[in-house]
Amino acid sequence: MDIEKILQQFDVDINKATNCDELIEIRQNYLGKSGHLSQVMRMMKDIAPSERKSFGEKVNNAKDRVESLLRTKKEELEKLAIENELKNAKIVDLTVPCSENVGSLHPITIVQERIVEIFKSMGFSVEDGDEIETEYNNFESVNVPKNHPARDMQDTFYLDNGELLKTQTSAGQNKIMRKYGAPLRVIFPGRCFRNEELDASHENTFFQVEGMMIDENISISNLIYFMKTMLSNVFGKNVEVRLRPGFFPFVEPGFELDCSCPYCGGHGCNVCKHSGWIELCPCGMIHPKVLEMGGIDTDKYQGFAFGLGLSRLTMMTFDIDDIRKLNSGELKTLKQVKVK
Ligand code: FA5
Repeated sequence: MDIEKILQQFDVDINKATNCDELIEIRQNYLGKSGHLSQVMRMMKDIAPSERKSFGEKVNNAKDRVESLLRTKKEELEKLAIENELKNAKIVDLTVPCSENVGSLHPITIVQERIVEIFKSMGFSVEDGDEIETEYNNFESVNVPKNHPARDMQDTFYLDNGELLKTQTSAGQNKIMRKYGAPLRVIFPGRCFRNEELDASHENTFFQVEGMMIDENISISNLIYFMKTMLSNVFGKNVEVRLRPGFFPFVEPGFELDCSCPYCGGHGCNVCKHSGWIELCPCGMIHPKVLEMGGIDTDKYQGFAFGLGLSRLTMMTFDIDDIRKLNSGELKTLKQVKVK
């Protein structure tokens, strides 16, 4: 087969090509395994040894030419395609409000924003936390030393470098105390991770909002006041709170805070399992050891801390029956959230 003739035919084919798919076919016809130039290369064995070198060079030059013209043509066709697309594009008025499929805030974000606004109005600042934490911040600095049994309740996902996905927003306490010192009013929402058996109220990835207030003369009354104000605002009606003893190594005394059921006013319904109360928020007075590790002068300052389960509060606010729906990206559920 004559190389010149092959190249002449190639020029005709490539000039006729109008899109990239055709170029792929042309490449196959000339450079593919059984393409014209590959077939020519196979004729090498029939060529006299003295002419093989120049024959090989000729075929390789032809291949280079084909490659280079294919590349240039591809660029030309791509540019043309973009120009055509722009020419035919409809000019839309970007200022016209979109009426459907606009998306919306995630239910957790909606509740978090409410909580943030309430605490900001009471003089609290808002901090961001890390999701990957050191063992020290997540456990040791909040009075959970290595081998403490409380670690069993918060198994998590460990990284090769020994760091972990934080199990609780309390992991931010030490860093924040060290950063700002006392007096301090701060909340820090965040995503937490635990190696959990999953069910309708347990996820491996969920959200909490932590809060701390450290100042002179802080007592449990302050804790009750702030919790009551926050929950009344979130539910949009006055609620009562009560404290039961609860154990967390980083608070002393520690409590489980219950809120009177906002749906039945405390008379008993399905949401509160007919008890009139909903368990909502572990909290307590910050343990002096935790304050000391955070560099706070315990002779002068005391504080309270709480760790609200934001994902569960969101479920309650929007009547979502299964926590797993919150992370599912299932639009059918997420679109249905209605503010109570
Ligand atoms: C804590 O995480 C403590 N750090 C809270 C705390 C902070 C106590 C400050 C005292 C002072 P607990 O493990 O109970 O505590 O979790 C707090 C809340 O997070 C729970 O009440 C619950 O609402 C939520 N929570 C815990 N585990 C899960 C889970 N697997 N899925 C969804 N929500 C969870």
